[in-house]
Amino acid sequence: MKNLRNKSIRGFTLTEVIVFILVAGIVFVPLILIISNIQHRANYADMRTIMTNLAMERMDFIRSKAFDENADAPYTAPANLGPDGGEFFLGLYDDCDDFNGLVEDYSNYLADFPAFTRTTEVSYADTSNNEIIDVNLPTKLKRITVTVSHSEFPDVQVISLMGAREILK
Ligand SMILES: [Ca+2]
Ligand SMILES: [Ca+2]
Repeated sequence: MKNLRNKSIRGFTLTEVIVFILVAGIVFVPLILIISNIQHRANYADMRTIMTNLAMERMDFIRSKAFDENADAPYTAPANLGPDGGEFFLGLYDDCDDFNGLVEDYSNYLADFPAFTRTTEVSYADTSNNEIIDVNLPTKLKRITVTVSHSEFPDVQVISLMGAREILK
């Protein structure tokens, strides 16, 4: 009777504890890694959606503007792509290349999205060889590139071509 009582309250042996720790490690560590990986992918998907929306928002706004400061050729010299005289802030931009070199972050137009930086580049493009290349002379086509960056996720980039009114006739 005494022996039985002693047996029922005995603790775990060192071997049993070590075996338990080993089994727990084999089972739980991969499980935690899988859960954390799923969580990271969900965050990445959410983040990509936000970044794409931020890029598209800027692109849509730029595409609502004119092709160039000049209504017809000759268009702005490549070196002068950017805001024109008196266009000191975004509300005054009236053609697509005014946004060239625009960097937006928490300090200006992205105050509501402090983790992101949005950069816009506009250049003249040429597609005559069935490929889009940047050229350093005025053409009737501009390539607009909007890039949204975040310190922990890959950049999201949206590219669009905008044509002069004369090639759209
Ligand atoms: Ca302008
Ligand atoms: Ca301009």
